[in-house]
Amino acid sequence: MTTQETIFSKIIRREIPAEIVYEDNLALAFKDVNPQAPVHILVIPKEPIAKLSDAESQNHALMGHLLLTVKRVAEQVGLNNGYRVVINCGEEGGQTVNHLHLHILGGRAMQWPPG
Ligand code: IU
Repeated sequence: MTTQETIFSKIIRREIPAEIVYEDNLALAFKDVNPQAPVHILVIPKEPIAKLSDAESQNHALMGHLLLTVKRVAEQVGLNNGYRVVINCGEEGGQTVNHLHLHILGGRAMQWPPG
């Protein structure tokens, strides 16, 4: 299931600026504008899937690609001591932008449980 335009579609099309750190034919990674850790990067699919719960079996390969992109970007930016990956899904999950995105948070020790 795809969704309506969000600001992330505009970032993909370079219609609004973002600090892009990685791009391939399926995914884009850019720095979060409101970082919650010294390193805070979002990895998004170019296909505008609204949220994780909208992903379907046809998105199987893309979902794997997004996780491997997280690993690649984390290595690229030097997160050698670990990092956290977060997907907020839907209202109670705290999702505010309706375009699937994986948060990479790093550069400090993380707390558990998250709020
Ligand atoms: P959430 O999982 O939907 O809550 O995360 C959305 C994130 O997108 C949040 O961390 C915002 O700071 C971030 N973001 C951004 O980086 N650039 C934008 O233009 C907008 C939101 I709107």
